[in-house]
Amino acid sequence: MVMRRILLALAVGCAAAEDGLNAWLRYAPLPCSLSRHHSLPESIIALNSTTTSPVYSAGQELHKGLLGIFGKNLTVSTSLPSGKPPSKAVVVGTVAAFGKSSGVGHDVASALEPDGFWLEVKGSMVTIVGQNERGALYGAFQYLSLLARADFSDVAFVSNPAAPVRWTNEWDNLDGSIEHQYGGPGIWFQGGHVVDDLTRAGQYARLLSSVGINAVIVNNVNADANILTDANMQGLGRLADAFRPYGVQLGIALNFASPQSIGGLSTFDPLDPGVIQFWTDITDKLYQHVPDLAGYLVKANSEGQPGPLTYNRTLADGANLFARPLQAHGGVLMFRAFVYNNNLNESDWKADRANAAVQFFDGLDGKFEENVVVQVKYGPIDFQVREPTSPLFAHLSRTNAAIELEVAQEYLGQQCHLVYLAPLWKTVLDFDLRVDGRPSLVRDIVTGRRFKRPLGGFAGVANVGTHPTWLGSHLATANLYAFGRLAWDPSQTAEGLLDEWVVLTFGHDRHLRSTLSQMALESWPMYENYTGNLGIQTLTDILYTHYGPNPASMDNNGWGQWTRADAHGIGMDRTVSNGTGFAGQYPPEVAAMYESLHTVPDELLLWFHHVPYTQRLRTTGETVIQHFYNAHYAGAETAATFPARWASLRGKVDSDRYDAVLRRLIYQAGHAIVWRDAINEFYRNKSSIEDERGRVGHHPWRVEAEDMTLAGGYSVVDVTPFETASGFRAVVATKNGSAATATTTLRFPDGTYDLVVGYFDQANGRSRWAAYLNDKLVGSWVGDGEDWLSHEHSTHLDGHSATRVRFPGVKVRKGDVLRVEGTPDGGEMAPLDYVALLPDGVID
Ligand code: GCV
Repeated sequence: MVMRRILLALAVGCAAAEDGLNAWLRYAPLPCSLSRHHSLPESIIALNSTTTSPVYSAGQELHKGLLGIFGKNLTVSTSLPSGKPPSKAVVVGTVAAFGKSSGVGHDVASALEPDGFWLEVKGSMVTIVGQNERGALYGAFQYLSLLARADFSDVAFVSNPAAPVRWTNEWDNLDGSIEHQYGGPGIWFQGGHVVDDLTRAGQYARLLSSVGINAVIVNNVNADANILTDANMQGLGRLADAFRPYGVQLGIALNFASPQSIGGLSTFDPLDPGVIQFWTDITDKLYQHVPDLAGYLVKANSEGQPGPLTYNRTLADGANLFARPLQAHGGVLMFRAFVYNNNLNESDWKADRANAAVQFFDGLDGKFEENVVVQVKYGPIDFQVREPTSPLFAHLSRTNAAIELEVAQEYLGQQCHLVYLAPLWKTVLDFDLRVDGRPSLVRDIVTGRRFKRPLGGFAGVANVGTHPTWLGSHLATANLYAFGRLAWDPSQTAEGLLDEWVVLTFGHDRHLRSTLSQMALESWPMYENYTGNLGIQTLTDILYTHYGPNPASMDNNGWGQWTRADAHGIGMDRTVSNGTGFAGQYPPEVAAMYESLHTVPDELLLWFHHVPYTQRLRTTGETVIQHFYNAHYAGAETAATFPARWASLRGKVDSDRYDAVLRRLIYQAGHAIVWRDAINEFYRNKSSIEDERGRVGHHPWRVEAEDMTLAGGYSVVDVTPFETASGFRAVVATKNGSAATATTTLRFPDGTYDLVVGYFDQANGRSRWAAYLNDKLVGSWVGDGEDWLSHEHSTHLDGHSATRVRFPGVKVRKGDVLRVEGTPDGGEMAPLDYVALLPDGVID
């Protein structure tokens, strides 16, 4: 059956429909032009017969890969034939399993570090040697990746991971929901317990292992103490069993107050003997269920979570409380540096959330146990579209450190916007903090190289769910792929990793490769352009969904993600001379660069300085406000090109994935205009400075719904935030069960236009709309984004629900009558914002 499918696909020259479950591990047949002229192994020998061992999995994976890519159905055996060494075989195993007689030289064995592998391809003879079982599996995946990318070169190399900690964090709650879930509910918890069917957990471990991830924290850092019940410990044991064949270890997040909330103690003071005993017992018990538990992750004294500061103990006291019992079992304690006060007072010019991590960890360097790793978000605030590197990395020379990246696009489009994140992550990984005036790249700090630390690495918040694409969108898996590959080797380029992912996920076609790569590489700068520029942060709604625009939500609250925008200026003064002093948390060379308006990079100007809107940028000479306007127009223009660029790949990608991606890119292009207009209107209103190119607030091809003739119950409402509706108002139906209409006589010149309708798609209903030209139906649509768009939805008219629909090529004559009919559903009252008739080339 599999064979027939492959042959069929080869014959018709196009890929079979795919749902994304295999992500980059598709093992799709190579095009004929690439699959000729090479020799391949004719058998597979995986040197371990235990079905739960990663080496056994490597044998199965090699079988699957060679069958998928070449249609070669090879036998898999588990021992080396005695006598002569095998020829024309791929042999995979650990150094120990290969044994002395196998020809694995001492130099290879001694060059391998834990999880590392040796891969030698000599024509049809392939040798894969892992330092441990997991390493052998990694080597097999690497070999298959080369084959799937049609790389048949003879090679011989050692590959060792940059760091031992290469973990994902999953913010899964025990009820099956996930904090910031964009790929559906979680795959391992439901109703307070671990689910019975762990098939998806095993498949996920396979994906992770293929990019070198070696552990998963399976529950939310905002942890529920009930993870520690007997039933859940048993469930965790089963979950760890599902991961183990892929060399993925399980870890859990803990709630600091568990001794009190579930342990019957009156305290959770980390120095209390009863509390210490509680955690020792819990740890011993957990290891009975999960003998290879990777360790714990703890979020303490942050965003309402309990922690040691409640008892005037230090964060180090808190971390060591867990680290000590873990030591007996070889476990690691990841302790988050995301500690801050969320009740700051903005009227205090010196108050600054960005200062928090360095302040809270002040004096603690060297005070942590050796198996503690401090896990630091890449920037000092919270996964914003642009942040400077967290200065805390420069303060941990005697403490293990890991960088926390967010694969889930919480503030970055929630998987409904294509945003390839590796270039953003690289700005931090490759940043030189110049500690003690010496090269101190962040990637060398977290891998332990710079300060000669034994532990360290990478944590990626992934939040995968039951959606077949894992993350809710086919294109978003590029970020999971890049995270794993960068954790293995952070010196790799964002471009190189992307090309690998494109080929593995979609194929070899040159046009496809260059088109998709180019789009992905443009996506982060584009997203920054149409969201928050110059280091002002993403400008999303930080008090609600973290999705659409709401710049006002940043200020006038205790969360400290302030912009300090007023009528005259914008930006946080984080200088030492006049501001919060944050710039001074960096080593002197870096501090000096950020302190001065003459040297601060433009992209972080407003992070470090409060300036008038008329301040000129060093690089372009634009004023800050004009840069906002220009960048937002440029970003939306780029997004508008994406659907057509993707459409040029029709026939080169299977239709299921093609359609799913196209639908999202069309949505993104529309939402980019929502963003553009909202941010531009907001700051035009704040600053009273007009766009010198006259675009902002000027929409000659739109007709506002509130200016149309309304009937059947449509009535005009003010929208909040005002800037998220064109003209600041919209119309909503007032009667459920019947259609309301908005009608206008068009005054545009005769011609062919794209009809665009701006409307609001709330979570609390599935309204229907239809547009008619002279009573003839142009198109109809449903407000059902909650069924297919992965972002956190809103039940209001705002920047999250604002969206657009487009009907191209509509012939219009002056005097034609356009009518939109809206039929409400549930609490969604068929809200309508505007109609636009766009001539060719106009993006509005
Ligand atoms: C898991 C941000 C997110 C929270 C998240 C927190 C964290 O505040 O919005 O949902 O909590 O970061 O990283 O702990």
